[in-house]
Amino acid sequence: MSSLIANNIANNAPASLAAVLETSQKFAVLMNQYNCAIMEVETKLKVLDSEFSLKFDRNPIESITSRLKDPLSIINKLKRKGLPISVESLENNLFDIAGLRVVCDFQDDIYILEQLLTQQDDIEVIMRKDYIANPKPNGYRSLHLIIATPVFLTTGKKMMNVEVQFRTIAMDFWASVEHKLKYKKNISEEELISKKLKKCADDLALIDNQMQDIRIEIDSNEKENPNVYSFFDKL
Ligand code: 0O2
Repeated sequence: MSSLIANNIANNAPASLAAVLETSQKFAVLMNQYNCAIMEVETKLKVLDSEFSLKFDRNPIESITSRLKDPLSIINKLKRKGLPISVESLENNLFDIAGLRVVCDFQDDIYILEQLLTQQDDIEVIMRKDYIANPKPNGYRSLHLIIATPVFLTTGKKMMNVEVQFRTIAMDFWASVEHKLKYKKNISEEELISKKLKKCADDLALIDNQMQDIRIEIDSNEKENPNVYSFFDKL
């Protein structure tokens, strides 16, 4: 009996090993393409930031971070959505494998950058979720875009999906802390904690507005600098 099993393993091993190797090769190729897409979008954002800084003497982008979704999160998300676990399935069904987070000083800069990025003729907007205009019930705010950007490979051009999350520093602070707290176990008085977090999010949104008003006031007093809004109104 045991020799039968051993024979079976020996006969099947090469085929299954080949399949595993083929899948892992396809996965590595696709992840590299997503990584290239991240580089493309990051460059576009850096170009906008640098031009903006020359024209208006300030940088709208405080920081850009990026990540590729890790394999375990990909598998969990596919499972959660009841989708097949395969390289083809993740490429066709998941839009946030490649992700960039753009943190801005001011809320209005987020929409200016969105406009400047999405009007580029090689960018296609696949999805837009404005959690700034419509915050999540827990207080989460950010602008989420799924865009398709071309990547020029040895085999030719390929459009790749990238998720771009735009946030202010205040929104990012809240989301980072809330994310850490959410995964803490055995929280007693969870409802009260959620209420407090929601209040913090709303307070931070007020501060964001006040800081932006101060900047607008300073901008309008500074006669030498061209007014950024009259420039962007013409776009
Ligand atoms: P990670 O590791 O950050 O990528 P969908 O992607 O459409 O299937 P969902 O949740 O509707 O699922 O997408 P949505 O609303 O666009 O949010 C996706 C990402 O936004 C999350 O990624 C978080 O990064 C962020 N996010 C959304 N809601 C919250 C929130 O309430 N708190 C915090 N801190 N972040 C949030 P992932 O997939 O969770 O993981």
